[in-house]
Amino acid sequence: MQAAPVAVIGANIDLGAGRRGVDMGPSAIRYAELEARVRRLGREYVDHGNVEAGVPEAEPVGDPKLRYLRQILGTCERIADAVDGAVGQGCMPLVLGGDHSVAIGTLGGLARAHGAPGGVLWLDAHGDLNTAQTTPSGNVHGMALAAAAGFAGKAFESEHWTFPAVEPSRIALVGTRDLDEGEREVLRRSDITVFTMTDVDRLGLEYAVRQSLEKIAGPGFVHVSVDMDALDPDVAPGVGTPVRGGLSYREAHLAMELVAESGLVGSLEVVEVNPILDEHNTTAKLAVELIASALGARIL
Ligand SMILES: [Mn+2]
Repeated sequence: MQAAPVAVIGANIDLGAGRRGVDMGPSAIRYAELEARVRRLGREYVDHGNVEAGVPEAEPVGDPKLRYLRQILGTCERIADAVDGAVGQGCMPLVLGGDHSVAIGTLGGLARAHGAPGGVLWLDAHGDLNTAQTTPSGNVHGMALAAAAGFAGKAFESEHWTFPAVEPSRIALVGTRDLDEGEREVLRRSDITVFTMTDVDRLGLEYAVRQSLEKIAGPGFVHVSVDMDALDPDVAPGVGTPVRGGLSYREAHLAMELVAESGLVGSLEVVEVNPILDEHNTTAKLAVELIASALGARIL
């Protein structure tokens, strides 16, 4: 069977983050020759451009515990529509962030397209499991997974999706190393699977990702959401919120190679590339390499 064409959806938004810059992520990833790399794998490439997004200087903040939520949900609705459309056309959606709040739209659109909630592998230094009640910052990118899992309440409802878009028992976090107290509480009382960096150190990345893929497999859809801050800042310096002690270059590639090998995954997302903090577009180039590995690029 011919592999599905890759449908690129740019989400140039940084309203969900605490500092500017990740809105330029989609440009940086395209500039790092995403299209050529995807085509070299024999995959068709369809670029849907960027969805419309507001600029923080021009928008009212709104509720300080849910900063810019109204504008973020507007952009996420456009992402959800684009993702739903791409799935309907038999394509593999590839969403380029933007801050991680874009996943609210991606997961919402996937659940709508498939008519059911799915599973997600969440590669991230953070849990993104805060709510308006637990957030220390009010930044919505730290609530994206909570929202999609239906933990964050009515504020995240929309006519464009039905939450939960993911089953909590089919969420797996890998690379986690910076959690807020409210997020620890959620992880303790839910059946979310989590492999912290300590687990990765002790058990190995291959075990963590294989177990995670087994957990998230099932009906509806299986999605992979890659926050580039899952990687160590030594190899991925240009990210929204760098945290030391992350995945190595090879561990990140191995994760993507295992994703490709599983054949389970129907959609992909790469977020939080911040060109302002990057060094000669290193992080965006690495994002393109990881996308290629997830699409089945092999060394031999
Ligand atoms: Mn994140």
